[in-house]
Amino acid sequence: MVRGHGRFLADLRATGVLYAALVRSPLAHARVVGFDATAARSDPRCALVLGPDDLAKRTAPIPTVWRLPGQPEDHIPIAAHTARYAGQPLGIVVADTPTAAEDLADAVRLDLDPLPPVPTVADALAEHAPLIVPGAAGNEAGSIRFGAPQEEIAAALSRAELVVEREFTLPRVNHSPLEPRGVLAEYDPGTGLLTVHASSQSPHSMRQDLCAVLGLRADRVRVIAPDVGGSFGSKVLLYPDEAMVCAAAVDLGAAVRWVESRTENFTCAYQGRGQQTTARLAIGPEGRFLVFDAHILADLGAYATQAGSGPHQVTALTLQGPYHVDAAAATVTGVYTTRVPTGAYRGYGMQEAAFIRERLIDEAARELGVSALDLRLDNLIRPEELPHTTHTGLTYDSGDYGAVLRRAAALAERPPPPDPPWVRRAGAVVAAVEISAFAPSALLEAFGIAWSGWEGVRLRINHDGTVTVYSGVIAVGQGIETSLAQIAAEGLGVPLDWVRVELGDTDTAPHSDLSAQASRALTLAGGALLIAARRLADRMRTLAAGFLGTDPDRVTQRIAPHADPSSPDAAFHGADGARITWREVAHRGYRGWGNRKSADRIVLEEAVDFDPPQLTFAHGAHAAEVTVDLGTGRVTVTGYWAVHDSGVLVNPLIAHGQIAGGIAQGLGQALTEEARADAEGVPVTRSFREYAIPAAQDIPEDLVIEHTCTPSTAIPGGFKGLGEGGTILPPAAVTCAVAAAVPEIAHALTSLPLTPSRVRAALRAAGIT
Ligand code: SMO
Repeated sequence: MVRGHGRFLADLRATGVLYAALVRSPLAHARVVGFDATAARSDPRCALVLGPDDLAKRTAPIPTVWRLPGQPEDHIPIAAHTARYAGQPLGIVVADTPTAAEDLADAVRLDLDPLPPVPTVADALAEHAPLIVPGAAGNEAGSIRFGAPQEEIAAALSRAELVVEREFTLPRVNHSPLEPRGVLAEYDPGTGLLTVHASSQSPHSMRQDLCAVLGLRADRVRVIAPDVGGSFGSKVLLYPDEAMVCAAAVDLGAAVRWVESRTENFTCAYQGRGQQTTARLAIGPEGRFLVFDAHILADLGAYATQAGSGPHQVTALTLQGPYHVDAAAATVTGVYTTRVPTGAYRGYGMQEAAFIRERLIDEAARELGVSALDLRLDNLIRPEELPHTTHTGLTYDSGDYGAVLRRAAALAERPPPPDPPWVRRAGAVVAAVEISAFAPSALLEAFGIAWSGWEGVRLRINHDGTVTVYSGVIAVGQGIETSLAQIAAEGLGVPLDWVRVELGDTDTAPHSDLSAQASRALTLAGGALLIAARRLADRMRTLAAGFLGTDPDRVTQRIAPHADPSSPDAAFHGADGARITWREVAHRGYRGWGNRKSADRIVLEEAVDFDPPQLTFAHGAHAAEVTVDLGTGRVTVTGYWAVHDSGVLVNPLIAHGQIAGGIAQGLGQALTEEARADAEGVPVTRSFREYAIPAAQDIPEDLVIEHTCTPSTAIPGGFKGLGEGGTILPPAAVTCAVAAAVPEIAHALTSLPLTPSRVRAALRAAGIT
């Protein structure tokens, strides 16, 4: 990658490839009365146009995976005769060049009959709101409640000395991957094989959805993820536009490529967050946490995507965080709006939970006149109390929440530099627990999620002694190939460069529904791989012993760090000075020479499926120091300190990069990022001009990341996930720091992002500026 040899979707070579462009609805809500492609079809550059009627003959809707109780069976159509969000794909044009495809897509004349837009959750829940799902009772998709029963909450509330209640708004955000989405679909009419290269973070589930949508057999569809330039949750699911590209390839018996533009990525890729929550914290005698409860309104957008309300359900499940509380509960209500659907985004509901919880704790401390850090420390679950089952049924396995929080606080301790009178400066420290090793399949089933949670790997020692790893998790820029190679190398006791990791191809990879999501790839694929590597190491030793004519326990494997598999420095040694090289063992193992009866199989390969016995929980604490310019309202993060416990780290450099990248993304959500639409529901954040992600100068120079290590007891190797960890706490840390710097506006700090205009409005309202 660093040398420029990465191969992303747009880099893939294909001969005779055609190019697609989508015809999209300019309106947020409209009936499609006409789709006139006469002009486009008569253009010599045009290969194919498919409108809603054509697509209806060729496709079925995308099935939903995770639904709320009561949620209508409203699957996502490929053939849409009603547009429910601006940018919804209504048809596809295929031409011989990308520009021709775009021109011809523009030449399609849409006749749209406008319906009233419903751009916000408030609009959707208003009396007499226009219905988004035809035939539904309203715009609510359904509700689910987690946690303590109502009576328990009421009983705990009756002991309260203070109740802090706030309404929080977490806006929609864009994932902003460096590489937008893209598909290269090739259909061979001779063999009936559809080969799809896709910038996807879950090729197996994409294949399942494609089979359902196109009515194809699984053995005739192959999905391959090449190098993927970031995903962050936005490339988990099959989208209608991707399905259309595949339908067009089947129709044409040709190769069709579509690479999403940045504008499309801003307006048509599913967005993250989008939550409005009323929540409260009740405090009893001596500052004891009595109640956390919340009602979460989830902006699902125009369709409940396959995962739909999933992130918001995770907000409900994780609201309690690392604290003791007498009773905790949360209700999630999914709400349809006429905006692009929302779905997974790095942190998956846990960032929202952390923001709500930590802001409430901060506000309680302020109202009680006590230190927020002490209030947190006093209520944390202590290490000797683990495992601990929360009110929502999560069993925290291991960790030391207090140690991590105290360490972050100590790191952030420093004398404030002199500031001009119009600048206020302060810091705050916050804490969270992160779900990882998602998930035991039984847990998914209990939640009614139509996916499996296990992960499989195949590990092979080739005939020359080199090693190949096949896994269904994929690389989205998180360095998982390197981490897996390390686990295989260490488990086998061989040098790292003997190992090649092959990911992302449904034809060769073991099945994986969830793949690179939910901070799970390393724990589950890595856990499985470690088991496989240990087994294969034993087989090699057994084989070597047979060839050396001795017992396995009398054989020593000695491999020098830079040795080649055939080198005498990479050998098994018997008791009597006899030795056999690693390569020779592998080679003879395959050929059946000599004494192979000691080994049970011919091919030196192990397939291991690992379904974790339980979730494992990483945790962390973040401290932020900010300055607030009282004149402009500008918040600057001047220092940031993160301490994480992610169990055993496989690659500390990658762990650092993952946490640092997550922090950067979280800072964007804290300070600048909001995917906005106008009153008609048409997106107004359409490029990086209107939508600011953090740049290098927005990341504090004092960014310190430390790790503690409590090994997971559930995962071989003791690994815990960390892909999302860095993203979870920055909005809470930054906002609590702003509240500490300007306590006069603390009560108003319930909405993100903390743009200068929002902060300035609060400063004005408080009479400060
Ligand atoms: S938000 Mo993720 O891709 O689990």
